[in-house]
Amino acid sequence: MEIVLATGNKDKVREMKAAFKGLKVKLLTSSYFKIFPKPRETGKTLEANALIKARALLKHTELASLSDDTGLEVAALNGKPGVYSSRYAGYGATYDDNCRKLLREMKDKSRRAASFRTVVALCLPDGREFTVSGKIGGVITRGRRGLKGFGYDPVFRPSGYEKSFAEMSLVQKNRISHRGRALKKARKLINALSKEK
Ligand code: ITT
Repeated sequence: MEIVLATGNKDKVREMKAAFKGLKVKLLTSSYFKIFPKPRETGKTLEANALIKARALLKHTELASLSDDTGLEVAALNGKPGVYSSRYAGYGATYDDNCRKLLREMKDKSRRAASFRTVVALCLPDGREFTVSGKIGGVITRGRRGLKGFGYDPVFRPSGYEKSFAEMSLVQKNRISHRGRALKKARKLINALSKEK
């Protein structure tokens, strides 16, 4: 079975490859095809956007396509940045721009609760579509902590842990994270699908 990863984000690819290690599937990245047809993420939910991305790549490659849409929801900001997490500080914003804006918006807030949610969509050439999700709760830290990971990892500390995601190794983060949890379900699904005749 071949699966093409429908993401332009290298950091996600790294976590996906680690989570799917040992599976009997060949993982291809969309850059392999030199045509990442980055579709517009016009959906209002993570599910909708994950399906938009996987369907677009399936259409181009005719191969099973797996996407990831992730959002950080901050309670004191009424769920923002949510589906707009990648462009919180504007189109073309860097991870650093987004973290800076988040810390600024949260400066005077004592309520720091937040959660990450990931939806992984898998679309197959036979028309079947699957979505699985994973979530983790935590808090927005008062400043950046750690150099590992990516995105909002330096400003997010999962509940029950002393370290921010950016202070954890990739293996540690994948074990408990939103994406790690969604990919664990996706792994089971892919395993079952690869055994189909
Ligand atoms: P693709 O759509 O190509 O997959 P993207 O980076 O645009 O890549 P999203 O639309 O899912 O992906 O945007 C989510 C943003 O949230 C992403 O750019 C990061 O800034 C952040 N993010 C996603 N996963 C994260 C994680 O595990 N830790 C920290 N921040 C994360």
